[in-house]
Amino acid sequence: MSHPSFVSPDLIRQRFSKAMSDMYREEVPLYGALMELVEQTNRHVLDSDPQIARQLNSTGEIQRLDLERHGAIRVGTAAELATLARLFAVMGMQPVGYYDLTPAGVPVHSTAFRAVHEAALQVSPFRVFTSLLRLELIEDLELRAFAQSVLDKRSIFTPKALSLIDRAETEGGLTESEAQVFVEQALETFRWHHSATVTAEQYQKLCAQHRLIADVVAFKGPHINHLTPRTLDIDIVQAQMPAHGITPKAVIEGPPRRQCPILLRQTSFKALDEPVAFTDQTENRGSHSARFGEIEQRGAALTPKGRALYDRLLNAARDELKDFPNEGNAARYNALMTQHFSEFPDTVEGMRQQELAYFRYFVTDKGVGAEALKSSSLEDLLSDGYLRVEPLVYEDFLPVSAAGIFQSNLGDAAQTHYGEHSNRQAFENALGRSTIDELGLYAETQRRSIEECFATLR
Ligand code: OOG
Ligand code: NI
Repeated sequence: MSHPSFVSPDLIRQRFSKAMSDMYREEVPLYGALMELVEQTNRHVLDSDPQIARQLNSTGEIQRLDLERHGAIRVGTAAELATLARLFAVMGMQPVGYYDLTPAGVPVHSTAFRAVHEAALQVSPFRVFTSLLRLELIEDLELRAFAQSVLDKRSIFTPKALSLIDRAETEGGLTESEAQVFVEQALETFRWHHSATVTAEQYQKLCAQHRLIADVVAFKGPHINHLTPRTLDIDIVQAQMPAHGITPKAVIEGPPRRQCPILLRQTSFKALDEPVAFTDQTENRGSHSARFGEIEQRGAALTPKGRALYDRLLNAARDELKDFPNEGNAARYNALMTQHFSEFPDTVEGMRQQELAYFRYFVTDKGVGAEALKSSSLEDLLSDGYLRVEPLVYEDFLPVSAAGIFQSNLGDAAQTHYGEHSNRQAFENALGRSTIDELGLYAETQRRSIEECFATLR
C-alpha cells in the first residue's frame, strides 16, 4: 500500500505525457497541425462508424484515445540509460521488449518504456521508444574515443530531477508538490537545444560515420525526436497530410489495411532542417535535422503464433518486392502486402479460433443475469452469448517498422552494414535490469479478464 499523500505513478505519467506534448507542440508547430488532423479524423471515424465507436466504448479505449501518444529518444551511454529507467519508473513505466536495429543499418538497440498493467494503461498509455547508441560499432577508433569523451562530459538530468528520483525510490513515492516539480524537471532532459556540444568540423565527422551518431553525440541531451498521436484511420491521415503542408513517407509501415486491424501501422514525415550553433560559432549558422512527426494506428496484440504468421507474410511480401519500399515501388508494395496478407484471418472470430490474437473477455447482459454458468466452458459461454470478446490493443512496437521510421528520417544514405547484431545481454547490462517480455503481459491481461468473467458469472 502506498502512502496516502503520494501521487500515483500513473497520474504522474499522465501529466508528464501532457507536458511533453505541450512542449513539443511549441517546439515543432507541424506537430500541432498533425494533432489537429488526427483529432478531426478520429471524430469523423467515430461519427461514421458506430461499430468502432461501440467497440472503443466497451473497452474504455475511447477515454484514452485523445491522451494516447508515444515518443522516441536516443541516449549515448549505459549510465544515461540506467538513470532514464529510474526516471521512468517514477512514472510507472517499465522497459518492455528488446529491439535490435542493426539489421537495418542503425547502430542502436532499444526498448519501450511503458505501463504494464491494463488498469495503468487505461490511465495513460504513454510510451517512450528508447534507443541506446552502440559506440562499439563505430569502426574509426579515434572517432569512437572522441564520441565517448563528449558523452562522458555531459549530464542529461537536472540535479533536482536526480534528487526527486532518489526521493521517490527511498520514500516509495512523491507528494503532490514533489510530483509537480518532478514533471517540470524531468521534461528538461528531453528539450531541444540549439547549441551543440561540438565544433562544426567534429559534427561533420560524426555525421559522416552515421547521422544518428551525430544526433546523439553532438547535443546536450536526448531531445524528444517525435511524438506520435494515435489515429483510428491512418489511411485517411496519410492521404490528407499533403493538403496540410505535411509530406508523408512513401509507405505505411506494418500490416496492410484490414477490417480487423492488427499490431501497429505507422507513417511519418521528415522534419525540416533546424538551425544549430556549433561551439566554434556564435550564432545558429549550422543545421541539423533530427525531429520529425509520426502517426500510428493500433490494432490487436498477436500471440506468438499470430506474430509468426505476421512476420512470415511481411517477409514474403518484402522478398518479392526485392528492395526497400520507396516512392517508386509503393503501389506494388501495397499490392503485394494485400495479396500476402489475405492469408491472415480478418475476423475477430477467425483470429480467436486460430489463437492468433489476445482478447479481453466480457460478460454480456445476458450473462449477468443467467444462472449456473460457472461450470460451463469458455467456448460454450461464448457461443451461447453469455460472454463476448474484444481484441487487446497492441501496446508495443515492431522492429521492421521502427527501422523504416529511422531510415526515412536519416535519409537513404544510412544503409550501413554491421557485422555484429543483436546483443540483448549488453543492453540489459547497461539498463541495469532485464527487459519485460511483452507477450507475457498480454497473456496475463487476457487471463485476468477471463478470471473476472468467471467471478461475475453465477
Ligand atoms: C525511433 C524510431 C522508432 C517507432 O515508432 O517505431 C519509432 C527513433 O527514430 O528514435 O519511434
Ligand atoms: Ni515512433
